[in-house]
Amino acid sequence: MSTLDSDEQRPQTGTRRFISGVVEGFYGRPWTMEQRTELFKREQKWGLNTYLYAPKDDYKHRMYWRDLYSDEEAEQLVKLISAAKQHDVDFIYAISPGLDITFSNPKEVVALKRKLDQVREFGCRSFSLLFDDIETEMCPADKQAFSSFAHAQVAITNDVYQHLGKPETFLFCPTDYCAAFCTPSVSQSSYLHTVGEKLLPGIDILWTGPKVVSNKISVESIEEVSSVLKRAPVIWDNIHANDYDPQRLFIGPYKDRPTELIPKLRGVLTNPNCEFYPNFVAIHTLGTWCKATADGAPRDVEMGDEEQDPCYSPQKALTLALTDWLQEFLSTDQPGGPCHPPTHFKKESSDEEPMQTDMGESSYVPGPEENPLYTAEPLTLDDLKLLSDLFYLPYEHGPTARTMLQELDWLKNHSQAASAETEKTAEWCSRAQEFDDMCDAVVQMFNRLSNAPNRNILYDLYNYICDIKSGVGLARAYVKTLGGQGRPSAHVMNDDPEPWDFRGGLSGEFQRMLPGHGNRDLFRHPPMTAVYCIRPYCPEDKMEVQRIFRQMQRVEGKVPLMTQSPLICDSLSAGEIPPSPLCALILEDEIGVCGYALALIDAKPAASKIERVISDSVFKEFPSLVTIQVLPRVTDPSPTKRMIDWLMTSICSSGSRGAFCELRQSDRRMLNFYSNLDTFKPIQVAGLPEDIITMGTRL
Ligand code: GDL
Repeated sequence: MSTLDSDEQRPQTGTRRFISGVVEGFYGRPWTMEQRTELFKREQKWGLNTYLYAPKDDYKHRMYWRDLYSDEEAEQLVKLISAAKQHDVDFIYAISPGLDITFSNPKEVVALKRKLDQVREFGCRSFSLLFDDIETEMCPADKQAFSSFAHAQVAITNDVYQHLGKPETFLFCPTDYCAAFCTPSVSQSSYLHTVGEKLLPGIDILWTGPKVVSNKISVESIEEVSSVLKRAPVIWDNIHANDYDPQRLFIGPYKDRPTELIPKLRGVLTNPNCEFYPNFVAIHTLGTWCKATADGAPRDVEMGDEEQDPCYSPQKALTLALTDWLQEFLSTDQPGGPCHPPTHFKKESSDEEPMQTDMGESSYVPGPEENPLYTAEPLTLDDLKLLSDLFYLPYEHGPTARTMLQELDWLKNHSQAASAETEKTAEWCSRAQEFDDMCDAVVQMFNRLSNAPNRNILYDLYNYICDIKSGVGLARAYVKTLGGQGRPSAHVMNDDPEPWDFRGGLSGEFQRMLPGHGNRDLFRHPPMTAVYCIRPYCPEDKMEVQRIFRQMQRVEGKVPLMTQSPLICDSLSAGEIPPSPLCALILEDEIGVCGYALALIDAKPAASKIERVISDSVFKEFPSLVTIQVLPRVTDPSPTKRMIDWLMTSICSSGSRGAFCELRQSDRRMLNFYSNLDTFKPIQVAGLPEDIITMGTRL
């Protein structure tokens, strides 16, 4: 595979080159300077041009962002920046001041500029300000100075950008950096609109896609966010990030981002696995993806899959990457200190050099009656394919892993019938044997990997492959037990187990105690753990409703009631206006009243009571008002959904054409709730206070 090494060959956005490469932006142990230098070499080789320095747990990048670098650190950074230059990689220095900066304090702005000026002196010319993963509530001083959090961030970013002389590359990471974080939606997010309108045009914006870890990124989603941001975003891609789960590693190909995106983006930076060496595939396949051109013709390799992306095939990109990676596994000349293969390792291409070269005179040759030396099979491309299949992508196992799960499931479900007879069916036996062979392939792959000469890669992979080997071992023993081979107590159901028989530590125990453990749907539809009762509201409930209303105001806004803009529904919840007949419900659990849902068939009088001006056309479409609140202990969304359904039925039977609700921006919980209902959509109401969102549904 050839590399792209001149600017003209790279995909262009306007006149500027497409930003492509790696962001070291994960939590946990940062990479070493040697690994970063190695990364620059690889990026250059694979046609990638950028490195964004943003290690979350580097002291002076985030937690102690104000502190200047010591002489020793400065020396290292100077070296690193110049290494990036040598390899034609743009080194972008990012800083994350958002944990504790007071935007309105000029001393803070001075501290930020001083720090970036220092890095500028190290030779760095590209910069980035990151505001991801921070508290969204401003301190009182900032609230006085800025009309919103977005205004505060934009003001400081524009100021720093100008101070640094408008660098050619300057990136901004918003706090709402993916669609899932936008309230109520990307197109209606006042935060993103402010950023789009006020951030100077030379500043580029990072975006992770629909979610923090996006399964797919569609062209439409990028068109939507670009129109709000008023520029094409740079994707900060978390597809290979593994800092959120210590048992997962991602060695699958860059995938589910159509290459049609390339002309619509300013760039793509991947934030990969915390472990440096297993990122070979993540970065190599991104390099292949970036080479695909939008005009339909692959740049230099036949990549197209007829039915899918005509310019990029993840499977082929993976094979290219694994083929190159295999060479690295077999290589002994690695950064981090040379390591030599044991003399007895049978190297595949061993004819050129005698195996004894490095070991000098001390090498041991067993005599005729002595133990022969241990020999190991060399690692193969199939081993790496299997490894990648077992540690594929966050939302997808590789083909072999999928087959193994399906087969285990089948063997389990058909074992009852099989064990009723003395002999298993021929099909069961042959499928059990195939399953056993697949398990054996994992063990063999583990053995060959642990003998590979490149110890740097092995050590990064070691815990993961041990873990999968044990998991597969348990499954294998279980199938043997089902088939009547081996004693059940031998491996699976031992009374006095070894620690590896109850895996996952305390966290694993917590998980196993939760209902529906192991079921993915647990996260989408939490199981009912409490019994709820929904009943009509009666006048005696008034005090309880007021109590929940006040409690939720405190939880949701974290600001005193008096300082919040009033909502039309407040007077309904506070008991100042009675709900319409048949339009009030109470939710109870075993502790007592834990929620309510109230509605007004005609919301106009309540609106005029708080002097809210809503146009007749809005009222015509949505004459009714609903409000709903549940205490945080109600984690299951279904009773709340049921209350809304009942209210809507009552409202509809009164002849109303539609209903709306008003929500505060800070009430993320209810915003999420309404956004997840398919029925309620954001509606535009002119002249509404900035912190209020209206959503409506037609009946
Ligand atoms: C995030 C963090 C990132 C982290 C990733 C995966 C961004 C912009 N920020 O939200 O530092 O590595 O999730 O856990 O993605």
